[in-house]
Amino acid sequence: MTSTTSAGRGALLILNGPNLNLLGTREPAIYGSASLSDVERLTTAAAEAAGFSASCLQSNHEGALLDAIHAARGTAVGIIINAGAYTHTSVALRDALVAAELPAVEVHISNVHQREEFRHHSYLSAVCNAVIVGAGIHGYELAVNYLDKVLP
Ligand code: CA2
Repeated sequence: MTSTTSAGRGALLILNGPNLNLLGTREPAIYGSASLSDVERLTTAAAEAAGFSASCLQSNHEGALLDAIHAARGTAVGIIINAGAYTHTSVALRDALVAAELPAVEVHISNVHQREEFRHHSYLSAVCNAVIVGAGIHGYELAVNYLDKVLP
């Protein structure tokens, strides 16, 4: 799913990775009951309230996420990314975030550090400006607040 809005401070790319299209359908104890559409609507509203536009993409395909990050260079002013399970596996997404040369915030709905050991390591954290975990879907709004503070 892709949606885009427009506003004056530039665009924030809101990326969600594999299986996050299932939000609100299963595992409410871990991920809550909000849907991906709810997340994108709340995040877009927060971005617009801060004077940004928002471009939202969810994909289950690593290459589509890579293409979106590449396209953000020169067209967006910041990135919010929940890469889902690719967080724990993808050197390619890490390299793309570095190449984008944009402030980036890594978000995880659940507190990955309270979960299985394999979720404790992120290939992305070291190349993101900020990391927000365990705040539920509110984490996306916190990410917008951070970018609101650091971007002109
Ligand atoms: O906590 C997060 O936001 C995660 O990025 C979610 C990923 C998981 O692999 C990461 O370790 C942490 C999984 C997203 C799957 O979302 C579902 C939602 C509802 C039902 C099934 C899966």
